[in-house]
Amino acid sequence: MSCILQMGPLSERVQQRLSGHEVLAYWLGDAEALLAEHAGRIEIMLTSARFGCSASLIERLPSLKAICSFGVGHDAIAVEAARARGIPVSNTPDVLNECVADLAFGLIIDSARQLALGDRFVREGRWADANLPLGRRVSGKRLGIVGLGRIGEAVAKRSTGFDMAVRYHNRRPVAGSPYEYEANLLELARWADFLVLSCPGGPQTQKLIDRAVLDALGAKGILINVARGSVVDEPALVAALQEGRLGGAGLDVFADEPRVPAALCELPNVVLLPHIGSATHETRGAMEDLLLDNLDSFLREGRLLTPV
Ligand code: 8YV
Repeated sequence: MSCILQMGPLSERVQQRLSGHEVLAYWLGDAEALLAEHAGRIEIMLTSARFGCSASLIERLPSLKAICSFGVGHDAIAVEAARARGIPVSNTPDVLNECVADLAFGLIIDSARQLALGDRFVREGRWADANLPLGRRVSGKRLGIVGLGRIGEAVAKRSTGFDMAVRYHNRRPVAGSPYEYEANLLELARWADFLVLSCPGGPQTQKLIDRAVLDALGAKGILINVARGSVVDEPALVAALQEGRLGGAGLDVFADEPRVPAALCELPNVVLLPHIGSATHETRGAMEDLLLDNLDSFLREGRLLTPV
């Protein structure tokens, strides 16, 4: 039986499905003592987009054969260090595309039409004395997408329902895409009314959205982030919002989760969510199944189903 190192808590459903395996809980108790006793025996690592896995930890596991991650993002996993050891890494792509794209549109509508702001307005009894300030139309507006991968495609598909024009920015054009490619991110930001971030996290997109991009999006533009907090220069975002150089933001991810800058919490034109893009019963269940199917496939046949 393979010894499995689990990096953080997963659902009770996952733990029940793992009950037939030897699973070591890295996050409980003394991790150093656990590694001192078991490092040489650990063959599989279970982690997630949130828990990740460092290169230094991979180095300490001489018998490690595979890493299976819950989540599509793998920017917190030292994939290159794993590859250098011939250790495959799996994630859980595709099964969450629709829910993350739904949430992106939820953030578009909320940040433009002020749903959360209006709810607080009513609950706080302020309607008796005033009207909520006007919001901005969504239908017929211009949607810029940074990262036309599987989630970005799902976001673009939803634009049809709102009669929106779509353009996207990638490192290179997507062959056969029906959407217009913009090679220059600043030009896309200048054109867009809503700029949706759906690109991977990691060194190649670190602070891709900086002051220049935010200024190009402008005082009537709205930034939507369902990607990673690391993609945005967060202090530059706060300053742009505070100084009125950016019209608003809808954010599901942040640079230092679960900590969110107090300055963002004080701004009325920002919608803040606790990284819930994939957080539905249906999608998290499908992600759990895919995580465990990857594990089972590797234990049975020595191969992962969805390697990154
Ligand atoms: C995570 C995410 O799955 O999949 C991703 O990359 O960002 C989320 O859906 C969730 O935060 C659990 O790690």
